[in-house]
Amino acid sequence: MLLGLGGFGCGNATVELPVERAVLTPPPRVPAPIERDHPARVVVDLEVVEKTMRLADGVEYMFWTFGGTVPGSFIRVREGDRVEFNLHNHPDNKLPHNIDLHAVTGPGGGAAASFTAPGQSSRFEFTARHPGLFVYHCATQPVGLHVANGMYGLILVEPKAGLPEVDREYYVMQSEFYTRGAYGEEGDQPFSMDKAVREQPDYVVFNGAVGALMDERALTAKTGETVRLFVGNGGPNLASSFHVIGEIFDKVYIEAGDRVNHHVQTTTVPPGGATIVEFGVETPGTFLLVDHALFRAFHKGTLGMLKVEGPENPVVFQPGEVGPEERRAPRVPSESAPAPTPPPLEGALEESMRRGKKVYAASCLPCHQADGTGMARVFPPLAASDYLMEDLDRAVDIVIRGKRGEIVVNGETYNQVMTPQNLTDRQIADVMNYVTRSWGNAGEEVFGPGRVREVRESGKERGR
Ligand code: HEC
Ligand SMILES: [Cu+2]
Repeated sequence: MLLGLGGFGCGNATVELPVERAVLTPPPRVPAPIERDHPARVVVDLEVVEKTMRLADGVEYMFWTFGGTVPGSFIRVREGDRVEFNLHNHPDNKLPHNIDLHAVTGPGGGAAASFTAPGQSSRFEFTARHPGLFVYHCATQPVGLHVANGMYGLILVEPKAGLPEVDREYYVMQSEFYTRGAYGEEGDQPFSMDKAVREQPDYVVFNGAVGALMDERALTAKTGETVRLFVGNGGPNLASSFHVIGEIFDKVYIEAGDRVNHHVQTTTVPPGGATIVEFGVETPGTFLLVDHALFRAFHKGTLGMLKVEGPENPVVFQPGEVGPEERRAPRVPSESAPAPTPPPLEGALEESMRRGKKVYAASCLPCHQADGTGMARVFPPLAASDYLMEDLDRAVDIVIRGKRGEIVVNGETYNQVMTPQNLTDRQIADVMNYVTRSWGNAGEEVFGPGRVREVRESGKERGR
């Protein structure tokens, strides 16, 4: 069955292999499993593109990419395939680049053979001798800089027998970004060599941007399905403690080799390394992908979502009641009497409120509840809240710095602690626009990031 693989050294010995063009996919997509039961000559064309893209809301970054995305295009070949690799460097680019594929046995993983100036192309060939999931990255000096700017991706070498069939496959890659400004500081953010050398990133993200796998960009599945994640780490510096909140990995292909571990909660993915995890999804809900080094997850962006839809499965999980009924805060007036139709909103404000609703869902809802009614004696209501609407600077300040000590909201006393919410000025402005216009609050003031910054600075002056 095997063709004359031994003859590869002789240049033209590959003629017998059927030729096919590799299908490349942007993250989080993965090319379909390989159906072939024999090797082929697989032609890969990958283009390096330097371009400015979103790193976070309001934050832009000049990324260097393989194929126009961060991480770069996913490549899928089969063990024993002969790979013809063509690297193209877009003519508008400013720098030379190359590629080091960890799936390659040979000098530099192909780096020296693929050094390519802007507007040029290069070619090398290799045989995919080892099955596994491998990182590829640029290895042009200064290597750390090229990697820090987004130059990495994954290549899967499927074992000859293939991988077990699953319902969904996704591509997730963690990496860090080092910017001159702090996390969330708006505008075009240049790379900070100083922070990179000190290994103090402002951003640690999945798939190249804060929120790349959140909300409408979440990964999806249905109850009863099996999910396989191809997880890589581009680094350049930090190892990932990869975890999915509310799931246990049925299988982890340790370090993406062929040894399989079972029943794993958290698995390590080093920079320049990868892993494959598989799990069944039995219950509906939103499952968060995190680096379990949690300040990264909740303060630097390493959060993704897997949204699972389908019927509840009480045998696997059954939520109970949350506290006795009388502990629930009183209902908002606006729920009994329909609120008057609000005047049509200006487009920008509408946009801000739409974003604010998401910020609310992610950062405030667990305590203040979806309908803003809070929880009696524990979490004060934001719905129809006299305290909130009485002093809007104070409300912004609470979101920035948190709140402790006794307060009276709608005649009820609370003496609890709200921790500071690590949000950007824009996110705070958005959530303020949302809460001051929802659930019976008749806010008129329009908040923008500048307004939030003023409160932030005046708070600093007051020594808070
Ligand atoms: C971990 C729970 C928790 C989260 C998350 C939280 N809060 Fe609070 N919040 C509280 C508590 C507790 C208080 C009361 C603090 C006190 O007693 O001094 C409070 C008080 C407030 C108040 C003043 C009281 C009122 O009801 O008007 C505002 C405004 C507020 N929060 C807004 C927000 C917003 C906006 C968010 C999301 C960006 C948020 N909170 C996230 C727990 C939380
Ligand atoms: Cu490069």
